[in-house]
Amino acid sequence: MSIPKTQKAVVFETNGGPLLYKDIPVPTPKSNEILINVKYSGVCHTDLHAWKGDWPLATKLPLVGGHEGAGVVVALGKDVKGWEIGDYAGVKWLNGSCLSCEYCQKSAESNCAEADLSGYTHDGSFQEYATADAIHAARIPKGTDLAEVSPILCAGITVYKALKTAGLEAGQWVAISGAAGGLGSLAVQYAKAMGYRVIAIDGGEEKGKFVKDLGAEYYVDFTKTKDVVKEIQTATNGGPHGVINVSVSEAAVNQSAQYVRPTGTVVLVGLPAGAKISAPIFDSVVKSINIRGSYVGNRADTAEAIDFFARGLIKCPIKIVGLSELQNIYELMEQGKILGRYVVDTSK
Ligand code: 8ID
Ligand code: ZN
Repeated sequence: MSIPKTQKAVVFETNGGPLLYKDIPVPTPKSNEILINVKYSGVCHTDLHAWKGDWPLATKLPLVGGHEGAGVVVALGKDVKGWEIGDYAGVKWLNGSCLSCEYCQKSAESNCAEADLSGYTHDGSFQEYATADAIHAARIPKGTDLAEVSPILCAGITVYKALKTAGLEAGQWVAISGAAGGLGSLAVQYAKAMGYRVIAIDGGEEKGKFVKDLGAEYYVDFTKTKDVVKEIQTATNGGPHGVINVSVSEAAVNQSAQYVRPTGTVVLVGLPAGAKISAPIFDSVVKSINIRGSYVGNRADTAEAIDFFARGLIKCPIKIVGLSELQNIYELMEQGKILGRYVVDTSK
C-alpha cells in the first residue's frame, strides 16, 4: 500500500482562528501506534469547543481536530501487536493513556492524568491519515459502513457508557435532554435497545418528529413548554428514573436535578462552557438523588457500543459532506440546526 507524503487536513493555528483546509505531512506512527487512512469522521460538538478553546483545558496548537474517525490501517509501528494492514480501525477521543496508573488499572482509562486526546492534545481525524495508539484504537468489523459507524466512536460510546452509569432497569424511564443532537439521537436508540422507556427533550417540531421516529415515547419541546419540570414529571408518573444530559445548556442540566424521580440518577455528559450544576440541597437529600459525571468510555465500552451498532440495533442519522466544509458545520451546530450527526468525507 503506498502512503503519500502529504495529505489534506483542516488545521487551526489559534483557538477560534481560521479553519485552514490545506496540505500537511502525513504523520509517521510511533512504535506503539497504527496509521489509519481515515475515510470518514463524525463532527462532535466537542470539536467546536476545541476550536473555540472554551474549556479550562488547553488544546495543542496548531491542531487537527476530530475524534470520530473511521478508516483502514495502512502502517504499523514496530512494537504493534494484534493489528494487520487492511483492518478497519477507529480514532476515538481517548487516543492513549498510561495503562498503569490506578485509574487505568481499574479500567477508568479516560480518567488517566496522562490521557492523550484525539483532536485536542493529539492531531485527530479531520485529516486523511491519523495516528492512534494501537492498544486504544477502536476495532471495527471488516465490511462495516465506515461513514455510518463513525459517530459511534465518540457519541455512541459516550451515551452507551452514560446509560450504564445511570444504573437503570428494563422498563424504567430515562430522559434524554438534548435528544436530537449527535449524542442524543444515539442515546435514544441505545436506551431503547437496553430496554428503557425514553422521554426526549429538545427544541422545535422538526426535532420532535425526528426523536419520535428514533424511538422516543414522549417529546418535550423546551422552547414551547411553560413548565418543563412539571410536564416531564407528569408524563413519567413521578419523574424519569435516570436523565442523560447531552444538551449544551446549563439551565437544562439544572432542571434535570429537579424533575428526576426520587432515588434516580442525573448523568452529566454535555459540557457547556463555564457552567455549574446547582441543585436544591433539601430536595436532593429528601429525594436521595444521585448526580454523576460520565466521560466517554473505556475499551470494553467501545467494543460493546460497536457491537450494538454491528447487530443493527443503532442507526446513525448522518449527513455526509466534504472535510473542506467543516466551517459550515460548526456554524449550523452553533445555531442548534443539526439533526443527528454530520460526517465529513476526508477525500473531499
Ligand atoms: O464524554 C463526554 N462527557 C462527552 C463526549 C462527547 C461530547 C461530552 N460531549 C459533550 C459535547 O462537548 C457537547 O458539550 O456533549 C455535548 C453535546 O454534544 P453533541 O451531541 O455533539 O452536540 P449537538 O449535536 O450540538 O447536540 C446538542 C443538542 O442539545 C440541544 C440542541 O438543540 C441539540 O439538539 N439543546 C440545547 I443546545 N439546549 C437545550 C435545552 N435547554 C437542548 N435540548 C434540551 N433543552
Ligand atoms: Zn465527541
